[in-house]
Amino acid sequence: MTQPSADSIHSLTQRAILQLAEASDAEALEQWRVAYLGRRGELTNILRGLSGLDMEQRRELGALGNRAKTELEERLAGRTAEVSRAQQDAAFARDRIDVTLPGRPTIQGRLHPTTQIVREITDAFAGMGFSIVEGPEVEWDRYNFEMLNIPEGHPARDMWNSLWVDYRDEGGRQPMLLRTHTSPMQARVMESTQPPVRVVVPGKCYRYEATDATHEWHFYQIEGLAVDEGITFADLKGTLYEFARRLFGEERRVRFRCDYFPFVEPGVDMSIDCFSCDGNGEGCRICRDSGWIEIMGAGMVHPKVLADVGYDTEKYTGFAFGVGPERVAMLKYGIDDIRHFYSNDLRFLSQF
Ligand code: YSA
Repeated sequence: MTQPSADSIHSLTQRAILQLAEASDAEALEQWRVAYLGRRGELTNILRGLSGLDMEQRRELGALGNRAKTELEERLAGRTAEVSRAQQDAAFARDRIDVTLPGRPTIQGRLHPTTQIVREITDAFAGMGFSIVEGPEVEWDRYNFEMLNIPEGHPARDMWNSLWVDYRDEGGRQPMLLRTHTSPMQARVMESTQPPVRVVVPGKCYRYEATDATHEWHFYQIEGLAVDEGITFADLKGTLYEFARRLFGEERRVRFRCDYFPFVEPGVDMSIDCFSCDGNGEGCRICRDSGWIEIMGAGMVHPKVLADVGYDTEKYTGFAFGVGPERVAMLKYGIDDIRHFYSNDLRFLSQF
């Protein structure tokens, strides 16, 4: 055990102070505390040795030793605060955030051009009193064809190149397909509603056909149906003219021609003059030299279709139409190839 003396207390204190200045983390500080102030620390040993001294020396060296202990404890507290501040500063410097830097721009998505045009078209009809409903994309043969006056074996089925789904249940194979048009919703809506009916049905359709500048194998249609007392062909023309005016402006020309769909009588197709050749048609691959682009089929709902859903055909008449929104967008924005819509090229999509 160290023999206590004023010198030994003094020199131990000086040594401890010098060593404390070198302790630069929590571990070194703890080691220093144990070495000098711990239960077996150097200063503790000196103070313990005081008991063997006489009264006078004990009082004198005891006071000196206690002052040294207090000083070392205070210095330890000060150094601990210093070290922790230095560590904090280092951490701040390492993880520094410059709050004055401009933020990184977030990439903003936007609605697909088809979604935009579908909304524009449905809004135009909603403004004329039509409600919007949706239906299944995988459809029974019954709704896609039979309820539309196209029974099995009817040659008109060839107008729609169908993608059949091989669906079987306990009853055997059930004819099911990816709907070739949105017209099946005519029967579905009428089966569950009594006139007056005014609906538009946006949705996706599928056809097993070769693609070209104006044909895709999957595309959208928007079906329209109005049934009420006293509806005539004039209502059909007026509604579709108004739609064309709302979407394309007054200057666009519109043409109706006779067409055949088994679920209407009479049937028409509606075309708009070609944006690409301004209706001239010469050498134009968009309108295939015709000067016109067909955007929809329409007609007066066939009485058999009305009768099959239980409507009184003496009382009610109606008109229906099916428009291709991609073709409408092509006209509106001067897009020369329908295949751009679904080829996922951001250079195309980000223009809308
Ligand atoms: C007809 C009479 C009605 O009372 C109601 C609806 C109809 C439309 C009928 N269901 C139908 O599908 N007719 S259609 O085959 O001529 O297609 C209608 C519109 O869908 C076309 O004018 C065109 O704009 C679009 N379309 C058809 N096939 C397409 C296509 N768009 C892109 N790619 C295709 N392959």
